[in-house]
Amino acid sequence: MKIEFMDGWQQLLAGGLLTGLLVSGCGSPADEATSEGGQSDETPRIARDYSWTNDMVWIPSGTYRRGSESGQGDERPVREISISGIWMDKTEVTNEQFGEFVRETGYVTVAERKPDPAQFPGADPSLLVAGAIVFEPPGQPVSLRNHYAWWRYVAGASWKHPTGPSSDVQGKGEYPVTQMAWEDAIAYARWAGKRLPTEAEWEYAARGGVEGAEFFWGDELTPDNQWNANVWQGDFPNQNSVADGHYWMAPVAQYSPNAWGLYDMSGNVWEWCMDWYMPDYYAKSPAKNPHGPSQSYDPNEPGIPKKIMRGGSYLCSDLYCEGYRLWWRMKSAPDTAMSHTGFRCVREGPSPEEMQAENR
Ligand SMILES: [Ca+2]
Ligand SMILES: [Ca+2]
Ligand SMILES: [Cu+2]
Repeated sequence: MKIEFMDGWQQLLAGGLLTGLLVSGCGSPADEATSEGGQSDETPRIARDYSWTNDMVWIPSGTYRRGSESGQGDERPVREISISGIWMDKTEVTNEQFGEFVRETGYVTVAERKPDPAQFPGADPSLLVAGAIVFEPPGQPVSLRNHYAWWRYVAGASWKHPTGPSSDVQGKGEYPVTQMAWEDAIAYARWAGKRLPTEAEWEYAARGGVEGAEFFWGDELTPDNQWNANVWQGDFPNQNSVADGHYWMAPVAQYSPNAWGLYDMSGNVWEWCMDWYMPDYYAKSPAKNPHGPSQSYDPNEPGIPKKIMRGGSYLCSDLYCEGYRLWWRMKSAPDTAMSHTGFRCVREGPSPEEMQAENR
């Protein structure tokens, strides 16, 4: 499909400008101050509405060592990176939250749109149907090198019908929304007055201050035989022992959060980030608030620009992809919706201390 090849940061800024317009009138304006009282001879007291922080936690500014010496090539070199404080959603965006956005705006996700024949010259138009990519255990032994063996394009699959038309999200409001293309995540974030995290913000937040460990709970995947994340146990992709309690997605926040109060930064669903993917970015990026390269190149699939996603999913297994490790990088085509892809948002704003000081 055709990709609008705008720099991620430019998009972010454009989004920031749009936010003011889109958010006004929806009841939770971002920066509107409401004046209290009205005594003319006193400076009016200004009380800002910070209710938007309710489902978020403050990620304090600081530095961390990005990447891993034991990681894949694109996860090196390890470098010290500094990040400014920011608010982050405690959980992945849920079906309930995304549903509210859709009800209010009528937004139609990428997976629900019929592909434009103009973008697929030569394709049989009858094959161009709206849908998304669904995980399906192949049922026989397959090579783990061929990931097409367990993914299938399903007509009618979308966030409302995660595995196809016969599935739905009734009673699943607390589950993470899936089948998200990158622009769906951007659209939601703008509506919510938020944005997607940069990859560096995401990894910094996921670590929760933990240095030099594989997971935010330590170096062992299952200390005391306890699963701390919803991932895959058993012989991927056909056999799942469900030792962590969930075959597919789990409702958000079923496992302990990290030190900063963030849930499911390992596993459950992959989370889109703002940045484009480049394999050599870690060697070249600025050390302060890096926001990704200006274009994308994936040597495995040249010609398909990719956006970053992080954290792994319920399909991650040590046999195949250990995306639940803190430093693990993943990338995906921004127009591709899959049954393990969701997101969470961040928002810039005053720190809790600054908020308190304002109210004094
Ligand atoms: Ca699981
Ligand atoms: Ca996750
Ligand atoms: Cu994985």
